[in-house]
Amino acid sequence: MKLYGLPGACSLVDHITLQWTGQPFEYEIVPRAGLKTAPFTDINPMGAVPVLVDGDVTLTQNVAILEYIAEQYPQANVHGGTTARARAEARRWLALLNSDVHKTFSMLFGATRMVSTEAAQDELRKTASDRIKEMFALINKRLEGREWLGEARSVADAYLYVILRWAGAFKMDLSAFPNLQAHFARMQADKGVQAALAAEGLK
Ligand SMILES: N[C@@H](CCC(=O)N[C@@H](CS)C(=O)NCC(=O)O)C(=O)O
Repeated sequence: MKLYGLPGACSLVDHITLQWTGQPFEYEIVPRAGLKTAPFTDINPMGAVPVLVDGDVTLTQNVAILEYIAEQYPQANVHGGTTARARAEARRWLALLNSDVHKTFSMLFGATRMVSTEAAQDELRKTASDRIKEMFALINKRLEGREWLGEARSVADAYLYVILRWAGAFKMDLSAFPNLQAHFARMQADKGVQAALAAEGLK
């Protein structure tokens, strides 16, 4: 398998998951300047990472890629458990992180592309930050008394870790969310996470 990514972007979720499988894979950084042009747009017309190529299978979209990796390597147990209920629970958190939290972060990353005046950009950033904090409160509550979002560690935990890195980059105050901070520390100490960070030139 070959994963195309950008250091620290959401592709880091897939990169961590591949590390957790313990199986060989390739990782290639897509230069930012090459994201929206061929040859990269030939594999993903959206001009976005992640992209996973496995033989004649080319996949885009985190959720599809993460499910594919989990199903190719069931022994890695990155689905969040063995029962349908446990897996659904892990998927529920994955969906919240990918569809809601990530998308709201996109407003912080892309405020200048979305609205033109500085006042509108500030308002957008404030609204997005407030919404993210509401969702962080929900996730913090879920993590009360538990180590992982699902019954067992899963791809959702890798997603939360990457999102919390973004929160750090935006200097968001997470002091009201001790369970998020503990989750971040747990992930940061993980060997697979450390290997993915090192390969992306990150700490
Ligand atoms: N819905 C997509 C979102 C992918 C996405 O937002 N990728 C970002 C990095 S986190 C990207 O490549 N952005 C480059 C750009 O569009 O400029 C997924 O889950 O894979």
